[in-house]
Amino acid sequence: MPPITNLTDHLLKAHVFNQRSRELAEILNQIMISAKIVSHKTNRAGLTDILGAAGKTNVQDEEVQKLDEYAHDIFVRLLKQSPYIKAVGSEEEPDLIVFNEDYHDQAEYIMHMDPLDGSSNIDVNVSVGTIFLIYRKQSFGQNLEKSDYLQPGKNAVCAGYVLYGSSTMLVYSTGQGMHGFTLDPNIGEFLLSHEDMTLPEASNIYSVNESYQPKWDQALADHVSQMKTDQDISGKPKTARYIGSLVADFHRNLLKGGIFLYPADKKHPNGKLRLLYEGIPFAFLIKAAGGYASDGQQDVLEIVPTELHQRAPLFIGNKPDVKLVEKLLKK
Ligand code: P6P
Repeated sequence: MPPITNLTDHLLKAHVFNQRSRELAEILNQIMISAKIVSHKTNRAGLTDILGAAGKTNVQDEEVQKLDEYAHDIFVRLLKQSPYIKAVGSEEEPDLIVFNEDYHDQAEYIMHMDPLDGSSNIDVNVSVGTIFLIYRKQSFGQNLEKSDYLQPGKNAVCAGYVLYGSSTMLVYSTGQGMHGFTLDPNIGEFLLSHEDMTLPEASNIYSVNESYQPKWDQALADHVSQMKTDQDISGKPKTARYIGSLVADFHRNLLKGGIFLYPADKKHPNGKLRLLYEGIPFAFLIKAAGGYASDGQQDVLEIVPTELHQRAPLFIGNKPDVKLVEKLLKK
């Protein structure tokens, strides 16, 4: 019989019990509570007045969905309760949210998040997700410096996502392996269901929005066409799978093996996906699972962000497949 382990228990057991692991366990506990609340709301989206647009656009100039706003508010409210989180960067907020209650004086962690990625899929009942990335501040002063919240992904202490799908799953890594927990709504616990998740060797899936192919770098466009033939690196044609919800596409490729591509194009010179709460968290996770992520020029984990909402192209999955794309695109 597999052990019945929840996320907090797993995290505390996975690390030597020390102050750092206690702090991280407390932060992940706030994320878990937020995820349970958002899951409850998402699963009833069709029954309550939570579907559709909130009637405003976010810093990305994207239409904010009511559930985007709801998820953002819940996560910020719970994270603010933690004495360890000093600041939060969110897709829904132009600027960094800094917590200045007395009990935040010793707070050392910064979290970047997309509270509800893929939210435009909610109205058509497609899986959506929360994505998070956690850094420990580098500076020693009371006030945060840019170098505290614009760190390269290789400095991260934790990353993860919540997938609100046929079941609600929370997947996280602190760099030592990657572990998945499935929410049992009957007891309200995230229970260990996928320990030590690793990327399968065979990469037989490619995920990309092919409607943009005419705007890609020609070498990349030709390479993606080749994936559909036995000229592919795997020696046989890949299968196309694209949901248009990054957390769902990533999770499927993680379990089945594959490459996900969101290239730059003539209209989006830096691609569409955001570095701090899409590219870097998944790059951190895929490395823990034995894969690799590139922006086409370098390892995503080596990129030093210069602004909160900066975008970057993303190629992520089985290392040989991603390295091949990097070789094609590297200037
Ligand atoms: P496109 C959702 O808006 C999102 O940010 C990701 O979840 C998803 O991978 C991507 O955009 C889909 O973009 O251009 O294919 O619709």
